[in-house]
Amino acid sequence: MMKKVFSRPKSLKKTAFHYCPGCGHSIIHRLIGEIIDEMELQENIIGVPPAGCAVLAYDYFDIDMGEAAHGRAAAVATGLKRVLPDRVVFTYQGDGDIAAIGTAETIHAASRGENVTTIFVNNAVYGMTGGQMAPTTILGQSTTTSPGGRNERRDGYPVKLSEMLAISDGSAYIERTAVSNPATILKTKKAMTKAFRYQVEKKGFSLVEVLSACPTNWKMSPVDSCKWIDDVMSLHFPLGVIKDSGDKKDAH
Ligand SMILES: Cc1ncc(C[n+]2csc(CCOP(=O)(O)OP(=O)(O)O)c2C)c(N)n1
Ligand code: SF4
Repeated sequence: MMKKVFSRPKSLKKTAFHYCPGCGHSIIHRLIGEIIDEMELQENIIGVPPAGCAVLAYDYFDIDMGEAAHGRAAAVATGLKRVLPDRVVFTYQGDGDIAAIGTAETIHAASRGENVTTIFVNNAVYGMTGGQMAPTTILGQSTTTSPGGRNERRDGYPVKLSEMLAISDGSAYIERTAVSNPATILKTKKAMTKAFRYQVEKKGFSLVEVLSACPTNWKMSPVDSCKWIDDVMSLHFPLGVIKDSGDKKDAH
């Protein structure tokens, strides 16, 4: 008998992704789909997508989905979770969405210890709107609005949102991972599984930041984009657990 080694997670609809070839969003969607299946959450989870390339995430996930104005996902997730505390609630946000326009919502949701999970997709640019400089653009990186490379004197330093959230007493678990090679992809799945598990265990705010390729705006091939994450981007945004207060109990 043939052994089945690959199939579509049942919590992903049979819709082809619109993402560009090599885009990290597709990989991250699939991992979330696998986790929802494995944790048997399909009937009990609500996702809140961003404004950004993943705005159409509700077309792909076969689960309950909300929608939020740009940057407001943490506030929407807070409301959903407080009204429906038995549901698992997660936001899915790009770096422009979460670390620029949504900074306030995110910092306050983490500080309140909201028992929700955030998947923070850091591709170092505003992808959907044409590759402008984002808060997470690294020094020296060229974008459409920093053509000679990000310069700290003119443009300031990159925002390390995960580290900032980690110093909040309300955050329970923060890890930075990547989807740049098989090993980092597996670590990302492990980290996201843990983040969802912490929410089920009522431990408070959990967030996984995923360094993710945007080959289109980086103007690199998908292979070079993955290499750039491993060789350059992850030096500026080091991978690993940033905070884990595993023993913290009952946020709400
Ligand atoms: C209030 C508001 N301001 C600006 C925009 C325009 N806008 C849409 S997506 C986006 C940036 C998305 O970038 P990011 O969050 O990094 O996600 P990516 O597309 O890279 O995945 C912006 C500025 C908007 N939709 N709403
Ligand atoms: S523009 Fe970038 S982030 Fe958006 S779908 Fe294309 S590769 Fe992905």
